[in-house]
Amino acid sequence: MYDITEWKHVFKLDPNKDITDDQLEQLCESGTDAILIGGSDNVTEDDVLRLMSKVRRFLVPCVLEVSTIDAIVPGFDLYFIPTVLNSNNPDWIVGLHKEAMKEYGELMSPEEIIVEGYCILNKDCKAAALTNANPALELEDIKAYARLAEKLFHLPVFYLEYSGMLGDAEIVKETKAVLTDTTLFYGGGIKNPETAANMAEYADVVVVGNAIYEDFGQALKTVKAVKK
Ligand code: 1GP
Repeated sequence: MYDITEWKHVFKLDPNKDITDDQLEQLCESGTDAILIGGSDNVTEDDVLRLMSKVRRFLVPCVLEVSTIDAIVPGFDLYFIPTVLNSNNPDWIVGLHKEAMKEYGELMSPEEIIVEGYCILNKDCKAAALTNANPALELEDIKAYARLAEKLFHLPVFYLEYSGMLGDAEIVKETKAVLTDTTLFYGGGIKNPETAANMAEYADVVVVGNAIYEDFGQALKTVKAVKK
């Protein structure tokens, strides 16, 4: 029903940050392919529920990126489950996932779930600290993680995560070149149409997060920039 291989653009909303109803409407009606709800800290069930019910009024697919078992809310179109491939802590690779399966395994519908193989590349971002990731990677290591995601684990998504900083377009290009079936997500530091278009040359899907809260007008323009 939802074919992520057709997607090009996603807005990532942080349930812990404020957004007006008017802004939310503009994002939902912008032509973006999905609204992804997720954050690294203080994600609560109440905030997720509140945001979901507002996004639900629009036709755009509404996706929860699960970052804590405590804030899994039913009613989303899809659930994205991150596994941090370059984490040094097995909890973030399979440990928390196993706990989630213990609690919710019987209730889950496989068609609603997309596993994202994350490769976190900004050493200063919250997600890197939280997951004890090792972002000091050579290009060959990053390509190896991409191949591992696709060829070994058959993950539907490989996510180059530079959250908070603009990444290296050359790395995105080289990573894309080793992927055939797995969809490449890029996120980090996209603040305007130019940076969005640049990353969209190589990534299948670009994710825009912080810019929504920092320069709303520019963030909104990223949709048209990648969906020409
Ligand atoms: C964060 O990849 C997303 O998980 C988007 O990054 O907030 O830097 O846009 P930004």
